[in-house]
Amino acid sequence: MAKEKILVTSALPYANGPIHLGHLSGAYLPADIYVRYKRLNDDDVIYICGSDEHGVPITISADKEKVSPQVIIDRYHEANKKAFERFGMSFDNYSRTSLPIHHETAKEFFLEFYNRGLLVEKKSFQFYDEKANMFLPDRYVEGTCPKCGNEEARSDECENCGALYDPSELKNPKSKISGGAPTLKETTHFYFPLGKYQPALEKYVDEMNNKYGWKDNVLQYCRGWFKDGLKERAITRDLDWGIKVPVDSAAGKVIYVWFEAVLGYISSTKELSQQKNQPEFWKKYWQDPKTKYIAFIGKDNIVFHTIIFPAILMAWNESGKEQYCLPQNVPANEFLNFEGKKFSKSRGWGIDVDEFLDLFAPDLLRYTLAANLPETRDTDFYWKEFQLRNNSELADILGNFINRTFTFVFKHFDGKVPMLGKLEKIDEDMLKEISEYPKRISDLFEKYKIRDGVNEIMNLARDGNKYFNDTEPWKTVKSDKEKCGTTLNICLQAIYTLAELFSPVLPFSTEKLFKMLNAKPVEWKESGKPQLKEGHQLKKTEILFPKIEDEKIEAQINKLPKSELEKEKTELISYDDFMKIQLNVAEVIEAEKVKKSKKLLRLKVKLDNEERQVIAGIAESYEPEDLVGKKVVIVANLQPAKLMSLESKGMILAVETEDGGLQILNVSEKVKNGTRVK
Ligand code: B3M
Ligand code: ZN
Repeated sequence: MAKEKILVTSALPYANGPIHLGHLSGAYLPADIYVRYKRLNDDDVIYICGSDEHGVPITISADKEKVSPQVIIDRYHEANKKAFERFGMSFDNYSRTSLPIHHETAKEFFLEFYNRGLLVEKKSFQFYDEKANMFLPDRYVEGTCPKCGNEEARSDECENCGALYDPSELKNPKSKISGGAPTLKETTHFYFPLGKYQPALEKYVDEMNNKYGWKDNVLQYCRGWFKDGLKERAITRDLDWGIKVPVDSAAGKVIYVWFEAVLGYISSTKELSQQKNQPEFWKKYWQDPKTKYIAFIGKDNIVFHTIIFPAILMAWNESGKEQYCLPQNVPANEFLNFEGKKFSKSRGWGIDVDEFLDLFAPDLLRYTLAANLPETRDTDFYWKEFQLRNNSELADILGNFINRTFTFVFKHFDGKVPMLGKLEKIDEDMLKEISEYPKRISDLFEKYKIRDGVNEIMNLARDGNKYFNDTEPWKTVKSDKEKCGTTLNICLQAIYTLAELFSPVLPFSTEKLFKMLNAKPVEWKESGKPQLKEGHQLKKTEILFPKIEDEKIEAQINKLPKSELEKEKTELISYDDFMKIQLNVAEVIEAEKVKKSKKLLRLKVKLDNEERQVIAGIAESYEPEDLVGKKVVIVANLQPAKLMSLESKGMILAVETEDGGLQILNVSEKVKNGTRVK
């Protein structure tokens, strides 16, 4: 009997480019492992995804290639769907937001709010490119962030400090289409009153966190938003690609992509219902208060899944019609980088899933990514690490344990499971150890600690090898065959458990392993008990994890774009260059928070006979009073800069800590102010 009803979604990737390893690590592989684990747990789970086919990211890609957006989405929807399949993603449905069923769903929500008078129609000034004769969507405008001074801020959002502002507040705006300065032109949009839902949203986030333990990064992010206060958000755009606003007065406008994309989870489930010929099927998940809804995403999508989507569903639920369930947890991951740098299509840095799978089997990639998921901090994919994980873990630990056990059983016991004879302490301990793994792993998976879970499963293979070595079956086969049989029986039970526990991570290899065992998976929690009966016939062995040769890895490393590697070389600096940077010890003599800024502190520091003001972005890690009297290191000859209209002369050296906080470099009090650091 199924125990839980679980709805799992992964962020809908934009159909404007191929899926790369970074995507997989963020929102897809962890969700797939979780879903496969839940299925083995005999839970009633559906896993929903699809392509996000609207919005400016799509039109930008189309503009670049000088083709229509339709060409772009058709190409990448198909390509990404196939790449996901090759990688072993087990979506129950992979839909697309250009389908009529999605357009209808989005319009239904929009009209519900519009007809109820919830939406506010407001005039505002938006950037307009006179040359190109069009309103410029957010991503077509760049400028200087009014909050932190970042010169590459988007028109209404700064990726550097996370600020959201009105486009009219952006400084030095530039059109990405013509390069010129856009004008501000009046236009009318519909706004969703997000602020109205703030109390309910805060309550929701607190309640979910108390009950289900949200990740720290997600919680902090939400609290930051609440602290700043939620404001109404425009949910229409002047664009002709997207879902037309279903209101006569709004000709030429489309629904804002983020308002409708999140509803894509619902419409994708509706499409699944059609495929099943059960029109009401989707309601069993979306409209049952008992549903456990888990939304897997990357960290750049947090606000949309913890604030905006829940607010949309709350607003719908106020109608008194069918009640939708909200996400119970949103385990957002950090980012995966590639060989020490961000993935970048334009700089040729990274590798697509398809390219990768032309070279290596999917399970090798799944294992390496899973063992290194960016769950608590950004992590990296390195070719060398990929090879090492394959050769020294999959091949030398797991593969070796399976192989030596099978070889022995075929050689000395005709490929049949030997009898479990008299147990000694070492055997009893091993059986107990095996039996404890399934619960140990599910405890981790239930907390979305997929990486820890995967690494822990490999420990069972380590235990298995140790047990094999300690019981020395190559000796007992001659001296005490029953004892030898007992060892191998227990090794086979361990392999069975490994097959089950690894099956969410390595679905292709464990399918083969189950064939070799001539057995099927059982319910997860049963998998630690001895499952293979005496005399059970095994099937012929195959090598599941061959080693990867150095040359194959070298070839990939050699393919990394030279231009990027050159950059690294030229980034080496001479001693003279280094000496140009003047680092001095300075004492903090005053510190206070900068008004209206979450991150900034205004400090006054003393060098040997000079005092100066430094604005430092460390307010989230330090209280002002903790800093006074401390000796720090500053870059003293940095060009002065203005932050929030305050002059900053110099920069304080700090390091980022594992939890994403900052720690300033301290110098002992004995060092005199002004001392040069060399
Ligand atoms: N397409 C953003 C992204 O691909 C967006 C996610 C939508 S989830 C509803 O990062
Ligand atoms: Zn900023």
